[in-house]
Amino acid sequence: MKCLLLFAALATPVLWPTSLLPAADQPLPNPAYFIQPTVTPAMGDPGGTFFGRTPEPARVRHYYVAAEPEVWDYLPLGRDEVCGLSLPPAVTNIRDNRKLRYIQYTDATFTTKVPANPTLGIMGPVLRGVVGDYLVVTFLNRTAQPLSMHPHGVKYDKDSEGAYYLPAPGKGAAIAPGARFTYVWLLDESSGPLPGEPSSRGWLYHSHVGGDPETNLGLVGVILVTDPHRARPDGTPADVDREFATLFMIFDESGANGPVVAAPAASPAAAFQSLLLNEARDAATNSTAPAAPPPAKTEAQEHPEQGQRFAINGRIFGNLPGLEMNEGERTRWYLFGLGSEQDFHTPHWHGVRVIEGGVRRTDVVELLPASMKVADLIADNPGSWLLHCHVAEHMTGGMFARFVIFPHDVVGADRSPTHAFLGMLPAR
Ligand SMILES: [Cu+2]
Repeated sequence: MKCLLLFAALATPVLWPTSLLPAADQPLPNPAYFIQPTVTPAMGDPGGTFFGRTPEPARVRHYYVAAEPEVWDYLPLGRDEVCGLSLPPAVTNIRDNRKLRYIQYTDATFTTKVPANPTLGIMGPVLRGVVGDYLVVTFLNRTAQPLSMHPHGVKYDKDSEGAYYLPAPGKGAAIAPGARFTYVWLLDESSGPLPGEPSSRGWLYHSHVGGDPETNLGLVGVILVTDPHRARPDGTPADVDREFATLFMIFDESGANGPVVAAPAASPAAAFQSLLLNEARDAATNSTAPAAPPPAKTEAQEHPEQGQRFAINGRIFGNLPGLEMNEGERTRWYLFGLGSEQDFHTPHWHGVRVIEGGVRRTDVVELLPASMKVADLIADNPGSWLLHCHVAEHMTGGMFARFVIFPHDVVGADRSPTHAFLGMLPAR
């Protein structure tokens, strides 16, 4: 019934009488509400090809990813256990943030989730392969707004671009609520590292229907590509023992940018979207997350700085878990930045040095929005160390985490690199 309603609602273009548009001093609704989805539930899945061909199955790594509403807590520990800072009330009181996230499932039934790696935080699943592979990604939209998956660094035809803009968006540009689409992305030579670069590299993927508000909602993830001449049989880089991926990004919870702004309920599409939003809200109420009410939108918008969350992987003030390694391991860090004009970040590791991009020794790496860099870190100094953005305001705003290097003599420490690689699937 829902699907029928939804299709009826979305099959006609949404026309917006100017009388329904917000006043000039009010935020615009999410731009995604103004477009007509390119795939609706009634169409089934019209994707799955690459320039009209079906990829050779032996070269395919198939992923199943749904976008789903989720209540997100930037501060699950409720405190700063690393630097001991006293936290502003706006941060400690507003804990049930409504986000949308990419969630990985085992197959096309979308019933069994693949356990998420906790170090990735708010980011979606890591999609990986070696040069020559196809990443085939079946995407199911379980949210109330049209969404997509737009990849960086891979080869695609127009239908698998996953971005909505004129004059002729591809089929995968805007997947309606309840609809699905299979993107096909080739990891060609240009997706991988040059011979002199580290043996693997990272790219971002994110939703690209209405632009930046979707990444602010949490719809972002990572693609990893390894040079096949420097890869293990499973595709992981052969000269590395452990991988980490970190996204430095200021999330905006003021309501001016990030959260979905309910569209006027004058159209059937908007009415149905409101219904789904209410369902997401109810689900949030039933979750175990703290249920402190957010401030009135007008108040938050008058003080947008109160809504800033200076996050690494969507966690703040040392609340990102699992950045752990063993002494002597060769670790690879895939570093990403996203956001807007304030998002210039300088991740800095205490206690160790890294080699950036295979060419530069440093302990600070510069990131701008949509930067995608690689740093190799030899875990040669056991201890509990600080990883933080060196931009002063970002540091005091909570953009830091702890990483741990376990010494050789710790009894029971896991010295095996098993499970140390991101986004590993069973052998293809
Ligand atoms: Cu920063």
